Amino acid sequence: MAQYQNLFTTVSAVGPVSHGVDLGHGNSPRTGQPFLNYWLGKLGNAQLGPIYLGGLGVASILFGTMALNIIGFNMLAQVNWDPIQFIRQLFWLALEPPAPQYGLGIPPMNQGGWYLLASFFLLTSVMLWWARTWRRARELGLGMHIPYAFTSAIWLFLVLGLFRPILMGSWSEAVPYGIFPHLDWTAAFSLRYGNLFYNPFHALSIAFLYGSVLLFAMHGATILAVGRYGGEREIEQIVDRGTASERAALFWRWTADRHCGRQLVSVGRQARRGTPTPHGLSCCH
Ligand code: 07D
Repeated sequence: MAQYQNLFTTVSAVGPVSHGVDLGHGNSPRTGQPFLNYWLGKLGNAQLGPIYLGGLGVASILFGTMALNIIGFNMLAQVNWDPIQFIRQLFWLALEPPAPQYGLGIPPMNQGGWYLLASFFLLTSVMLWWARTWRRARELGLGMHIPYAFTSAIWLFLVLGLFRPILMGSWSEAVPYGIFPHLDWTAAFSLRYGNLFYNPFHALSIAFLYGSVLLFAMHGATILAVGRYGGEREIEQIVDRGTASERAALFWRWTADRHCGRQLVSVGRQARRGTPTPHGLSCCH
């Protein structure tokens, strides 16, 4: 049970660190000595590490670092390599895409070439990280939710930075790298197409974005709240106790005070006082 501590449980167990499930053939070893952090334990799992890097992770970080360096050094060059000005003007600095006259051609390095190179590295880095999420999920026997969710973010990234510029016939349509500059790009885009607030697809995007945040928060809160009853282990409970059709029954088993006429686990005040659970989590089927 030591692994199932969260904000809503009344104890924070401290025990030996876990090194994770066994990894199959072809996996790299995990790196770093795992350790426990009290404050992390207040929110969820107190353990940090070990980390799995592997070939895809290392390659992704390398390409990402190269992209970040190209962007950073181009910005530094714009302030005459002055680190103070770099920090003072950071929010305004940009690595801009090539000018419209270059179309989809390759411009000189200082007129958009660096931008294209950084974009290529960034794209490679993001796709490698996506491959890593896919492979990690497969190797650990997880659901494919993370790679699929990441795909939707990557779709927007590809539309704005690759597909749309190609369809428009110009790299100049791509989004600049920089804090205010990319916001300026969205404002200019909005004005060019007559106020994006009036665009039904943008409106739907906002509704889905806010809507998914609300649903994630509700779902996360439910899972945390029923953690007191081991509710986040529904798959194991379904496998242990019956078929998937029991899922709804499990929900009520976790949330209802009573089951089969007996109290399943100690709840409310009793739980805080540490009253022993009469029948543990198992009950009649
Ligand atoms: C961009 C994709 C994931 C990124 C990936 C890449 C790294 C490395 C490192 C660069 C974010 C990862 C890369 C980790 C980076 C380095 C060094 C996800 C991305 C995989 N809007 N708007 C949306 C709102 C307005 C405009 C979406 C709200 C104005 C344009 C979302 C408001 C104007 C576009 C949204 C508002 C305007 C959008 C973004 C309010 C002008 C888009 C979803 C309350 C200011 C984009 C359909 C997202 C889109 C978009 C929300 C206002 C312009 C729903 C809440 C009216 C041009 N807007 N917006 O997750 O999809 O982005 O539109 O005012 O293109 Mg908007």
